[in-house]
Amino acid sequence: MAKLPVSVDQIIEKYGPHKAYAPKAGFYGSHEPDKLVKTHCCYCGMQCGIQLKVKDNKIAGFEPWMEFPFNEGRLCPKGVERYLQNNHPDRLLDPIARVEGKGFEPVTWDYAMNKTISEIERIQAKYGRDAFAMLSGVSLTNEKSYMIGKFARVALKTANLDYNGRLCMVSAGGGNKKAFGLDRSSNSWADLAHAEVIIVAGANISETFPTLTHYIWQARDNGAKLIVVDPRVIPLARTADLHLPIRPGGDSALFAAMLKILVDNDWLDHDFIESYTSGFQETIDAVKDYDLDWAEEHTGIPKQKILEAATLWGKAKTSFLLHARGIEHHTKGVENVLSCINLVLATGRIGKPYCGYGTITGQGNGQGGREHGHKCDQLPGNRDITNPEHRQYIAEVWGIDEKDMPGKGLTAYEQIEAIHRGEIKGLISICFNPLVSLPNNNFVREALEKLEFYICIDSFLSETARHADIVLAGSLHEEEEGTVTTAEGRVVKINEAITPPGNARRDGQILMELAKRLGVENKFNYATSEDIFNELRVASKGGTADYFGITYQKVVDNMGIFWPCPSLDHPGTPRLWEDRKFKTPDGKAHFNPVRYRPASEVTDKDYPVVLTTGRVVSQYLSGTSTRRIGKLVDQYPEPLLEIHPKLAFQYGIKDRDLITVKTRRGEAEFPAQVVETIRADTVFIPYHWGGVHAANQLTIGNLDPISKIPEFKVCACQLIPTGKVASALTTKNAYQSGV
Ligand SMILES: Nc1nc2c(c(=O)[nH]1)N[C@H]1C(S)=C(S)[C@@H](COP(=O)(O)OP(=O)(O)OC[C@H]3O[C@@H](n4cnc5c(=O)[nH]c(N)nc54)[C@H](O)[C@@H]3O)O[C@H]1N2
Ligand SMILES: Nc1nc2c(c(=O)[nH]1)N[C@H]1C(S)=C(S)[C@@H](COP(=O)(O)OP(=O)(O)OC[C@H]3O[C@@H](n4cnc5c(=O)[nH]c(N)nc54)[C@H](O)[C@@H]3O)O[C@H]1N2
Ligand code: SF4
Ligand SMILES: [Mo]
Repeated sequence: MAKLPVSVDQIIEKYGPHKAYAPKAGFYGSHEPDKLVKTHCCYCGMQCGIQLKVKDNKIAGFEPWMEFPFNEGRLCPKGVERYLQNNHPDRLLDPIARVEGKGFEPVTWDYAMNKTISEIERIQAKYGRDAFAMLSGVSLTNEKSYMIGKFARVALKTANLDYNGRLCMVSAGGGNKKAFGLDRSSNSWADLAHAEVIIVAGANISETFPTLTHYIWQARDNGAKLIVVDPRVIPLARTADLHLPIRPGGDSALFAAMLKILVDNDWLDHDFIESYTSGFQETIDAVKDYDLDWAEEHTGIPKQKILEAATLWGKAKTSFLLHARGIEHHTKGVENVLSCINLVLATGRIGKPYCGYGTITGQGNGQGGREHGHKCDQLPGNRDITNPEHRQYIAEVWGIDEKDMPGKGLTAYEQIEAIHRGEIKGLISICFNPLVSLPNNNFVREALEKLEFYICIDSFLSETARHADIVLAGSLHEEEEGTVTTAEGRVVKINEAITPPGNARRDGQILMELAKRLGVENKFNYATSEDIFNELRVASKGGTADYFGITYQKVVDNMGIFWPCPSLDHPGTPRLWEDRKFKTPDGKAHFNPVRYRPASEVTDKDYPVVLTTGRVVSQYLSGTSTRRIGKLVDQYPEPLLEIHPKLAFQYGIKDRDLITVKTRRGEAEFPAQVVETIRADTVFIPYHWGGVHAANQLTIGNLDPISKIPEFKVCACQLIPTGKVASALTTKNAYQSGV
């Protein structure tokens, strides 16, 4: 095979300048760069390798990083344009303070810091330490995640720290911990390419993890059968062998019925079940009445298709099951995950070549950020903040008395409820835009306005930051060194390409300065990010997420190391469970009985249509970055309501008519996008926008009892035609996600 060209010049020479990967002309784009910095994309959990072109301390473009093993130079539309966030004119260059009647004004760092510290001290003295809460996010590196966990417990001394992974990976984490005692996808993607059968449930891979599609195509080339479970005929479903058009909320019914078919046909791995698992009998007892007629009724999927899916899965020798937020954003998110795991365990297809299972982690550091103490109930290494031994170990690493370490705090949405109750009076947030991303956001807005003091660390004035008293100008991904852990469990290195512009500061520097002013400078004395990582390694040692054997040098030399990696001579663990030693207390993988129960809000005569929400390829999360990048905005300028022609006809709705969508929480107008690729009883709205365009004005704040994830994927709505047609902007929109 011909060697791939590696430099831009070579690519242009070979393919011409118009081909993919030609250098992009941003600021200074036409000049020779001062340097190329190998790092990773700032967006999703794939963490594609990329090389940033730097000119005069600005990101001027990018080049592919062909050698990075996961993506081998491939990037998605966001990855290709992400460099444009850096020079954006909206970038915060100074700390700013809200001045009554005037909006925001730039202030000095000294003023911003003094004000912040005096308000923290005032609020904690008056209402107690836990009255000052912290919210954070996992676009941040492992080093920052670790430091934030320590900052909240040691500097702020509050129990109330939680993070935006609460809206993302926690149902998967809850299920994985129950079943395996450890929270990581079981394999590297390399195993996917050789699996005989692949189930993708509630994951719109082509739009949300585009570079992962390559591995699925490889599997298809190798003859794999692909089964897609989604209420929409998502791009991946269009080439699947089987698409199961599930009614939102029906997943545990589907997987339970499939388990029954496996049992009835004895498509089981008895040796594996007997030797390495527990709980099988209770689990199959729970599904014994779930026959195909019942399953069709509760999933909305024709029973023949359910049988076909179970047969494909049951008869295969190797398989891979992947899921994402489509099955996890539910008040039974953990149960949905467990019902998937039951299928994997029943067939014993885990811990062997080409056999795997996993959630596809969403955010850039969604994996690492959920291991190092960001969560309200967690300490580094995925330790439990309520476990006395775990507390003692971390207290020693931090050099504090265990008794001074706060206990378990409230989760993200519960913090909002506590603000309403008057129990939380002050908030510091970093890397989180809850006003766009939390459900029922009118309720969130009222909470932000009730706070006595709110300080936000961000690089842009997000919708949430507009409600802050002080916004500290923090850094972007490319402005601070560190590591992140990809959705595969591979720890990779983020390299600093430039320094923050103007008076903006690195997030790490801001947190250290706050800690110093809170009187604990000696606990936050890090000269480099590597110093923080080395402390994290020790803090994680012996925990289930053990990073002790990972060093910066090892990560660079190997282009990533998979945790667990307990010792310096350990090579890392791309495939879990080959030794069959699960991390549960009895060392076995646990089946968990799952009985189907409906969503927390089901349709009725007043609210007769199912509303579900999610993503489009060109926008990222709350859009703070991608809504500022012109080419990405052009692809999908504002949220559209995907609706089936049958349902549209019932309401007299035509393509691009403006529709009011109303739920028990709120109402908003969206242009209709009439498509045959969605169930006729369901509508879909992407959630990346704030204000009047926010889908989260409509969603419901009910939470999974274990993971506390909100039910973003199902609620009941009314559709009301407005008689108006959408603006030219949306009408000429070329990109149609559902077509
Ligand atoms: N372009 C883009 N990519 C992203 C992101 C982004 O914002 N934009 N965000 C990243 C992050 S943080 C995350 S968490 C991931 C999310 O990645 P995904 O989970 O793939 O994204 P979603 O669009 O939220 O939901 C996936 C699918 O679930 C389907 N669905 C809805 N309800 C149900 C249901 O009840 N059952 C089933 N089986 N399916 C259902 C929807 O139709 C949708 O196609 O994407 C990551 N990648
Ligand atoms: N209806 C509905 N709602 C959803 C979802 C859904 O499917 N449907 N999905 C949910 C999911 S899976 C997720 S992950 C959440 C995400 O929700 P959020 O976490 O609120 O979304 P982000 O856009 O990541 O917000 C991050 C903020 O941090 C800032 N930021 C980014 N990088 C950095 C950094 O390095 N340093 C600092 N200081 N700031 C930074 C950004 O500018 C932005 O303002 O949304 C959830 N909300
Ligand atoms: S797939 Fe994810 S990590 Fe890769 S370029 Fe796209 S957004 Fe970035
Ligand atoms: Mo997410």
